[in-house]
Amino acid sequence: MTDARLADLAVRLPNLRLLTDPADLEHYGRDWTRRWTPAPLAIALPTELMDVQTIVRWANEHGVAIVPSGGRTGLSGGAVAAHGELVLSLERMNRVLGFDAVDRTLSVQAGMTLLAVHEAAKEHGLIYPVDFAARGSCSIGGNIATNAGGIRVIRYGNTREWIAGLTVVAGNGELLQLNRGLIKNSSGYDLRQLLIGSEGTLGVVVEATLRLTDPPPPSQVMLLALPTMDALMEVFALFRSRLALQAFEFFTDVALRHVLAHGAQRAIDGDHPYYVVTEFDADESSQDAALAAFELGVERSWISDGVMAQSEAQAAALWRLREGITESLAPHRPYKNDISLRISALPVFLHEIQSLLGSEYPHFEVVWFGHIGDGNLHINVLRPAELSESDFITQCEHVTKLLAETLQRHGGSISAEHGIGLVKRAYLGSTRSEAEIALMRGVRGVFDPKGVLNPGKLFA
Ligand code: 2HG
Ligand code: ZN
Repeated sequence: MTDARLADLAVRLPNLRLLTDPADLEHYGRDWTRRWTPAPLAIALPTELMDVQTIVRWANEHGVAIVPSGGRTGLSGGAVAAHGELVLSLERMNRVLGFDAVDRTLSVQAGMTLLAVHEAAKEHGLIYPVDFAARGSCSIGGNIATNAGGIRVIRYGNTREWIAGLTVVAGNGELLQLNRGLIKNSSGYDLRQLLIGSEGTLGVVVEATLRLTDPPPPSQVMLLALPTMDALMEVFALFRSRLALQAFEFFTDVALRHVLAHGAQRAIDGDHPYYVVTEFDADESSQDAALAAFELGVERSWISDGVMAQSEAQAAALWRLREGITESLAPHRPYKNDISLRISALPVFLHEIQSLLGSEYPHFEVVWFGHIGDGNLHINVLRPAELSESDFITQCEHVTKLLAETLQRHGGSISAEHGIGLVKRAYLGSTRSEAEIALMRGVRGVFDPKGVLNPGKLFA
């Protein structure tokens, strides 16, 4: 080991797995953004909680920056290591620590994938309800660091709602047990909630106690084709008033074209500009309610066509049309926006933003989709093959500035669920006031006085 700092770490933790091979640096130094060239110092893969604490203390002593790392499926650059940082990967800390049937909690190490958490909950006849397409690769620690949302927020809320306790190594090296699984705890600042969504800038989440719940009743999945953007919000209001929704997701014909080209099966014939995939509780009466809502939507010209899944396989095929979008767009190196608005602000905002994007991006393909029932839109702009990546990003950033101003006017957020990371830090001020940002910086200084954890993320 030629680097003296790494040699010292190896002395402190002789059993620690430390990788410095160029292929490993490349693999662990990037997330799904692919915008930055990975250049970490090394990758540490601890297996013990105490090792994480030793690593953070070592980083403080040597002034080495740490990038906490989960499944690196993030889309905002939060887990990128491009400046000689130590990547602290939790991937070998991926065990279930315990299940408590009375508390209905599952305690896990932070490196477990979301899918493994789902499977562990299922073994006990319960569910951990946060869910999204990256479930097989993302880690629960990363979900906590970004307060991940996904496709069931409309029913269950964000990750934040499901965290009963956290074990964290703060930036100053202190080990913190936050909230310890309590339901009620009125004893001052809730540091657990402060850590959730802090993007690795306050502490490294090492373990979590997750709340579980009963599985939902059997559900139905429906795909709807809609003629206009306005119809989208009308159909949402109609379905929400008549059915117990588990999901209400939308995408455009452009998104559909990509996902079909990527191998998904067409489910509705003809050309329609907008589509909705919705899932709702299905008993005898809700079947009738769904049909009645559908018919009313058709009568009012809000719905042009629709299919109701007749089997689990068909339900999965309908979901693939929505969940396969990100993967189908990846080869086009999209520039991503992940914005959030109050649902009540959406109709006016959607019109404004449609005309803004139409005038600013006439030559780019723009793909709209997302969790419209939560007020969360994903706008992906595709890079034309002839344009260099840096020119493309410069043009997109100009438009994002305008988008951020529009969001600010409507009281929205520049990041709904992906986090700020590196990608959106220039726009944080459109969502958070100066006073708020100053307090956030102050909090960071308390948890991590030397600024060793994920420097450059969240704040410029
Ligand atoms: C989704 O909702 C994910 O599918 C990814 O949040 C969104 O690729 C995106 O922009
Ligand atoms: Zn999403």
